[in-house]
Amino acid sequence: MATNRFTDQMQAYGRWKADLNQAIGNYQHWLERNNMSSPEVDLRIYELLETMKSDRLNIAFVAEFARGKSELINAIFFSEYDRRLLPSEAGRTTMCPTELLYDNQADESYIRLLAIETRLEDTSIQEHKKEPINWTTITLDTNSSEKMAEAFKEVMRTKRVPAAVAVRLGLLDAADGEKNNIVEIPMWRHAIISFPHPLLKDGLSILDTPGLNALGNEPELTINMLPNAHAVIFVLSADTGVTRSDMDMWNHYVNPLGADTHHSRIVVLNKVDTLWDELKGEDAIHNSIATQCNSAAQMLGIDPANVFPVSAQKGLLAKIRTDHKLLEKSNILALEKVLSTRILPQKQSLVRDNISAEIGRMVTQSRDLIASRLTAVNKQLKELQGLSGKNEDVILHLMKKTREEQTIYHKSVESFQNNKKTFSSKHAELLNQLSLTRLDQLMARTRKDMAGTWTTIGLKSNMKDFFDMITDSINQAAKQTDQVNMLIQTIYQQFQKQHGLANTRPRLFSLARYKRDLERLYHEAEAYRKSPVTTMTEQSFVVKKFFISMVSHARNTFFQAHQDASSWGKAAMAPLVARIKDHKLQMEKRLDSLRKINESRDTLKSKISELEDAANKLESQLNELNKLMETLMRPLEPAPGESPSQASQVA
Ligand SMILES: Nc1nc2c(ncn2[C@@H]2O[C@H](COP(=O)(O)OP(=O)(O)OP(=O)(O)O)[C@@H](O)[C@H]2O)c(=O)[nH]1
Ligand SMILES: [Mg+2]
Repeated sequence: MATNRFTDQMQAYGRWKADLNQAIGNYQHWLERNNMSSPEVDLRIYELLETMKSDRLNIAFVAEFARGKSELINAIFFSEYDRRLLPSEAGRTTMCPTELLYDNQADESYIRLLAIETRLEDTSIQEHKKEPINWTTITLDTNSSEKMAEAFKEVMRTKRVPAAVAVRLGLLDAADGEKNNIVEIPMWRHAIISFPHPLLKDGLSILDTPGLNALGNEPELTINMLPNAHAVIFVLSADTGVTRSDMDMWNHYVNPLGADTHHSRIVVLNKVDTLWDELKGEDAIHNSIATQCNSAAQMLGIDPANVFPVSAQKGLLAKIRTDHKLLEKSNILALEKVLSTRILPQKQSLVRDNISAEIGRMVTQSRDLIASRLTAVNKQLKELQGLSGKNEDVILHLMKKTREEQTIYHKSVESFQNNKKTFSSKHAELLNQLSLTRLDQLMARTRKDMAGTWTTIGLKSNMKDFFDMITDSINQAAKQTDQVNMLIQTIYQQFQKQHGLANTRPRLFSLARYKRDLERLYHEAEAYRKSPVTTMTEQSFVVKKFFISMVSHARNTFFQAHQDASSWGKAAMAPLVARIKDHKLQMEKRLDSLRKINESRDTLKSKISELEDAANKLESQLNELNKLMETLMRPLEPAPGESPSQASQVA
């Protein structure tokens, strides 16, 4: 059993994913071995394996500057480097949002940096990520933690530019710009650090953000990256208490993210070591920490039990020095426990709901198919066993009956083919509704309108038009989805009635996830449009930036929805097609056997033993599938004292 330590639990998660991966691979081989694979199923399995490969646990750290976000990351995840890996200093330190992950496509460890000037373009960070060439890349020497820490200092880099430049980049208000001639701005807009740390290799991805209005400056953080995080850790500091800017950040960016089965929020009160007054007794210190936690909880409007008091700095020191007492006092392990016992199981159940459930459905379909073959073989076996000693008439009668069944069957197949055609055309309509070509036309129009508009009011009206059109599009697509779902259910029911074969229910398509995403975006756009900050004409740059990020996010949502609908449609009919093919083959075989037996009575015995062999083989195929199913449904090793089902909300 793994311990509560986050590293152990993450490894257990990694093992669980590897097993799941292997089970999917085994299923694929099983299909091939038994001549049951089809291009549609193959493609779907490939897509699921790819999804598994890119599956990540995203944890984001958000707070005002100097609250100790970077130090906390060092202490929780990277203490074994025996040093401070990410720069953490007094004042503003991390200047650009920094992602730490493992990129398995890259040959070397790297830091990729996106120049701040790219803010002037219409390209989003997400789009830039697809083009490594647009980034400045520094190769990391992972053999030396000293060199790594040195290279990581790049995220602190700033440069001095005339105020007008900063204004143009949307980093400074025009009103403030006049007062200052030269100002300091971040050198980089975004950083991605990839190296083969075991946690990162197991799929952890950490987002460290700079404090001080970085969230407001880079809308993609609030629109895209934070909502995509499975856990957002909001850091307060015991030495400052909850300040106005902490509250602003909480109210504007963290609290609205909400907490549900996909996302959690964790609030940390850092730097409690500043309250470790040696002249006070343990109880008095404990009380003053508890008082601070309570008042922070009250201000944020959350349960005090969900505020974790820690000392990142002492935690890091304790881990480096293997000082158990100090480590306990730092309370870092309590935070690790929350990540291990709440966040990770939540993440795991997401993978289960998506990947395991889908593969499980495919395995069940194969199992149904094998079971129906077994029933057919047993029926035929009984038929043949009853033939010994019977005269030719009986055999001829059986052949006639089988041929009749075949004719009826062919007719029903024809009607199925017609249904399949109807499904294809309805599905094509759905795809068209979600197509990027359509959306791109919409976008091109909006972009053109936007180019001519630099007043905030004009941009806001563009924004509204665009989102109204998008909402309309997704609603139409949802209607179309309902129709396609109804159709496929009817087809399956009809199939079941006619053939008495398929027990399988179709997987229905759902746009709910994408609709939710676009609704969230819509609300965000509305809130942004109505906020007083954006009424000033000077803000038009920021409005435009915000809008571009939103449009790019919406485009991505449509892209995903289209892909999802497309692969769903490809696989939707596959189980029935497989059944038909199989049934056709069975009938032909049956007729062939009867014909051979009719020609020579000696064949009866050998046909019976052939069928017995076939039945045995089918039984062992069923066993293999049952074993596979067990691996697919295996739960994650629980941490001591907790079961994965205890995963609950934080904050
Ligand atoms: N006493 C004490 N100081 C801490 C603790 N954690 C961090 N610090 C110090 O606080 C300062 C700021 O820490 P950072 O990790 O750079 O804070 P940050 O939130 O990443 O700040 P930005 O990168 O500027 O957004 C550094 O000097 C740290 O050494 C702590 O637990 N106790
Ligand atoms: Mg920092």
